[in-house]
Amino acid sequence: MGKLVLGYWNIHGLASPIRFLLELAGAEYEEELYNTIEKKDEWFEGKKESLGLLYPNLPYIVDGDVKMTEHLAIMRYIARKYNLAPTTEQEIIVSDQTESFVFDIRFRFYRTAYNTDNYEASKVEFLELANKKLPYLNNLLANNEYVVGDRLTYVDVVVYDFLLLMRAFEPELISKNANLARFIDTIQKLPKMNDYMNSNRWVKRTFCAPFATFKGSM
Ligand SMILES: N[C@@H](CCC(=O)N[C@@H](CS)C(=O)NCC(=O)O)C(=O)O
Repeated sequence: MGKLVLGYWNIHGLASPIRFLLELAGAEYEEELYNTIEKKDEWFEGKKESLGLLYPNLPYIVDGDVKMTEHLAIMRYIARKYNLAPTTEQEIIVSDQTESFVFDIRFRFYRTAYNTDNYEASKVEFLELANKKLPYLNNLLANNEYVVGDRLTYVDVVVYDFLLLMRAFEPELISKNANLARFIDTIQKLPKMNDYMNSNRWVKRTFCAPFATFKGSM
């Protein structure tokens, strides 16, 4: 079987946690990158409907006969394949809730980041929400090294990538929550993550597209 292919825009966006997970899994992969401006049509008018995807979208992966979209479903697929999925009922209960909890905040964040009419007011509202929600994650990580306990799973990557986004948006969201800062450090220091960040596969991109009000960078 050839290398897994990951298709996405040339930003971090929703492919970022997938890239991190592939690296931590030690998977071989290559990327098909679409430029959010110049190559927009290559995706929308060209590839989108031609790949045979059930729900055509970006990001997508093609892994042998498997073709799929939906970034969290992709992460769960990779996690099952590389033994990075939660397994016990208790692990799954914590993992599923955390994934969903983070997803809600992340999508609310994008509404602000891409808001062009009323960005400042939207930012204030988002910060209020994030300041209320992040302490719950901070509490979970007070006793657990990783989200499900003492074992790395894909949901750690979901959380890690989300925390990098929050830190880029407002550093205090992390500095006020010591366990979140420590968690970022723990994941960053994993040998495979460290190797990735020091390799030529690691490309600094913006978190959001060039037409977003908040683009953000690592
Ligand atoms: N529910 C999808 C959302 C995917 C999505 O919103 N993709 C955006 C970029 S983040 C996009 O530009 N999709 C291209 C398209 O609509 O064809 C997921 O979680 O992967």
